[in-house]
Amino acid sequence: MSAITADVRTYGHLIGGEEKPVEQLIDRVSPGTGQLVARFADGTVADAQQAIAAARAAFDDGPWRHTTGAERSRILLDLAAAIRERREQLALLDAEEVGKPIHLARGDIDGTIGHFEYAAALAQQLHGDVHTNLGPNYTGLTMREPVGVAGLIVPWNFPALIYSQKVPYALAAGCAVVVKPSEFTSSTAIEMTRLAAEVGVPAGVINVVTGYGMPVGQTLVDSPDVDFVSFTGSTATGQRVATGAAKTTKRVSLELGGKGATIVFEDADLDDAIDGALFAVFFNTGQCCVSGSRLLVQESIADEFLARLTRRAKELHVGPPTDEDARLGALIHEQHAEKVLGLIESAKQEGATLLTGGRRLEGELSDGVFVEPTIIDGVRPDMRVFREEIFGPVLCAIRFRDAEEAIALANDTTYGLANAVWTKNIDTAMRLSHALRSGTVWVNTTIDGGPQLPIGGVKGSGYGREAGQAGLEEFTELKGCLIHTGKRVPYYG
Ligand code: TXE
Repeated sequence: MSAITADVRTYGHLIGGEEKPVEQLIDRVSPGTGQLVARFADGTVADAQQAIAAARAAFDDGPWRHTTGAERSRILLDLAAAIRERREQLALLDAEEVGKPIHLARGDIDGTIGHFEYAAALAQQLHGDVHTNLGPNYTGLTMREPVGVAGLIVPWNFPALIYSQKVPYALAAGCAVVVKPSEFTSSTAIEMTRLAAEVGVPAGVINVVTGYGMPVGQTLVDSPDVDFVSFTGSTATGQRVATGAAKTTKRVSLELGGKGATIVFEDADLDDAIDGALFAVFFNTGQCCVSGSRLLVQESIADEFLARLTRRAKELHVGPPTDEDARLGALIHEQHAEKVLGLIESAKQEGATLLTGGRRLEGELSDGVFVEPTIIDGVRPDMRVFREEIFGPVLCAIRFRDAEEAIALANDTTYGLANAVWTKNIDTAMRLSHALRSGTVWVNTTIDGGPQLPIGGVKGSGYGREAGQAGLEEFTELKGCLIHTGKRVPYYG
């Protein structure tokens, strides 16, 4: 680890429009370089409570919830433009802190801008319904109102992007928020919140408290002054969040892990499918909730497919964040690398075959936390690598005979986030799109799409949706209002 230098960026919490003086700090050493790159305030229960109070005041007494959709839309568009202006700077912060290649981080910032722009459009058209068939003297209204103060808990794999799957939708709905970024990757949340203040988001509408899940995230979950929690992270922590939130009957949205399948039929365009299967598992070095970490390949093409896939995987360039040619980067921290390597080892011990990878990368990359792109063949559904989320650059291959077996294998998981199907047969494509139990199904593409489509899962992958119209509605409550006009028939005639 490098010595602390004066140019290491240091951030305090942003509460009620002010940056708080920093006391205790958390050091962030980039897993891509081994260098100390940032220092974040180590939040306390009191810090979190102060931020909740600021959000509460901004929501209850401030102007934000009373602004028009057009005003909110303009501010969100201004914020999108401000983020676009700082694209390179923001991308570099995420690249360093996550350890991801800079070109991927740029893509994340582009996606972030897309969410702000789309939420701006939704802010304009947020509306309820009018019921005119309830009888001559009645008019029924359904009114969409902001849910109130939202606690937004963000993980480390896509710090800016996941912030943008939550914050602009909350703002479009008229909410005030407290953001708890990951303790590993907090810079872009603070930088974007500073930009929000510059473009006119009122003080207290977005607050950021950095620090650990326990106590900062937990305080958001427990507080009776937080009306809704949107959480992205592990299934175990998500379950703790849901249990904690139940004590105050708080609604939660949970976007948890996944164990997605890339399902390749013999009639697929094999060049596309090979490319897709690689991208599905190696994008973001496999640290992606919608990864296609299981490869289900039809047995008639399996040998050729795996041979070509393995050749391509061996050519993939792994490198530090600023390496423009790197396709894969580092893992988030040492402990995580140990978990990933341990799971690869478990597969070998359970009888699977390593086709490529499987080791820690040393040499020029020994200062960071790098694991080779790995493909494992001969995987069975009872193996740990088939069942557990690895969250690393590890693809587990298994063969199937026909569509029925492919569906059964794909659904044989406690998760249900996303799956991808590669076939040129429309009947097969439609059959699987219906039969796969997941929040998303891709056909002849993978890890794809924009802010229009909902993000979320079923089963152990959680509930609730982010992005799209549904993502906006998560931040609202639906109120019914019945209006009687004219003289009433007395209740007690
Ligand atoms: O997640 P945590 P971790 C999966 C992936 C990964 C595993 C563990 O499999 O290997 O989870 O990662 C905050 N109350 N995903 O340990 O703990 C925490 O500070 C409230 C999938 O990093 O779930 C961070 O901000 N909040 C995933 C966030 O929760 C708490 C992305 C996520 O951390 C808390 C990341 C608590 N008690 C990991 N404890 C995805 N769905 O994309 C922690 N946190």
